[in-house]
Amino acid sequence: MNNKMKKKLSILTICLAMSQASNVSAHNLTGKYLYSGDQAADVWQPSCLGEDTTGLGASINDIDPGRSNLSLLIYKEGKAVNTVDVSGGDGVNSPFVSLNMGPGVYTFIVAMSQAGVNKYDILFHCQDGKGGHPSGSTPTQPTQNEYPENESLF
Ligand SMILES: [Ca+2]
Repeated sequence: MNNKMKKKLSILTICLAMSQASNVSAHNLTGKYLYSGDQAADVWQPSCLGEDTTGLGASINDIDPGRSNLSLLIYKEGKAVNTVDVSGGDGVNSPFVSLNMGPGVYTFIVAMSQAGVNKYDILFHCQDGKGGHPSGSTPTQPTQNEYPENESLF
């Protein structure tokens, strides 16, 4: 294998590694943007991989000042819980809520009550019901993104 091929292969390997969801026990989706009207919604799908998983717990932090009522709805197989950050920019997360639906794919829906741009973090982990955090995966891309263009513009 020549050097040019090796370089191409290593770049491909890096790209593949970056496209995979990371498998760690503490999870954060940080600095994401919800953008457009008050009907906007971002959708993410994290997974809990451990067989001992009882549920998934999460909260959301509205990074931008103001009251947009940024909400995080957690859904799995016909059940859902919701949490709202009523005070943007104060560094305080919404209440931490749990949906106890075992291992598998969960769906996060991020929404807000006012039009505009809101930067947010979601903090979450899988739970085993005994204070432990079974392994899970953090999605690298949303399954629906209300701001699909270059997020570095903000
Ligand atoms: Ca807040």
